[in-house]
Amino acid sequence: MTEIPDSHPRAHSLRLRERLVAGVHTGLTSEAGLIAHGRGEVFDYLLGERTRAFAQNALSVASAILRTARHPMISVNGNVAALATDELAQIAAENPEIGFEVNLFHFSQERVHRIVEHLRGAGIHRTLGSGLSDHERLPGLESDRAMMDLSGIAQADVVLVPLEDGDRAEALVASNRQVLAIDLNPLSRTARTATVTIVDELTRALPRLCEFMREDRGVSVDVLQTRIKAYDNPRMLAEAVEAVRTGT
Ligand code: PTJ
Repeated sequence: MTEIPDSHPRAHSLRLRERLVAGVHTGLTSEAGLIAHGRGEVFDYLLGERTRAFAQNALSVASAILRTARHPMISVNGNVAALATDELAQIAAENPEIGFEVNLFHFSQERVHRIVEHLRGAGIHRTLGSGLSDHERLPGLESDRAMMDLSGIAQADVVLVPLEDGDRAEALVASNRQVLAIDLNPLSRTARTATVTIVDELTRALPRLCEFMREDRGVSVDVLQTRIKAYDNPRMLAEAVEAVRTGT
């Protein structure tokens, strides 16, 4: 691994690259994951590599939806596992009601199994793997991402999908699930389809989400529902596009 000096102005971004390269070497991340990350980097660069007000707003609503969910799940792919295992472990430790399911686009049972073991090793014991045991298929989706563990995403009413592909986000929404997406590209099909789109970098967004969920623990369901009802995802996306366009 390349040592990145703390003084480098873009040290965090460069360290994320190193995590992903390590993820490819250890077999967590697909090679295509490096390209997907590069797409995200461009948007993050244009957004000034910081969490904007519209993302904070989306994060607070995502927290309210997770807090009021019956069966919330977080979907984990190879990029998420390489970039954000510690951040996920923190969420898992503080929120025992949230389940985790490894779900891959470039599917192999071996990689699903490796990521499940990796997450369990980090303390996320409630981790399932799509396609490893009894599962059903999400209607309207032909890829291997359609697999849902019978006790995991198949039961979920809310799914947090960091770095998703648009087809699956659409199929999850069509199945009456609420979809919370983390995607730096406000123009992507995932971003346009999700119930709530967090236009922010994954490793910045997850700790902030964890903080919101901590703060929301004592908040009444009425107050959380009022926050959810007041939220307008298309308006938030328009603000994000404007920020990308103008840099302000
Ligand atoms: O591990 P697998 O096989 O499931 O594959 C995972 C990837 C990510 C390779 C796969 O889902 C894929 O190809 O994704 P896409 O269609 O390239 O979409 C990735 C989206 O995530 C793009 O819109 C990027 O802008 C965005 N993105 C990339 N890195 C980040 C990000 N958003 C937030 N934080 C990031 N670090």
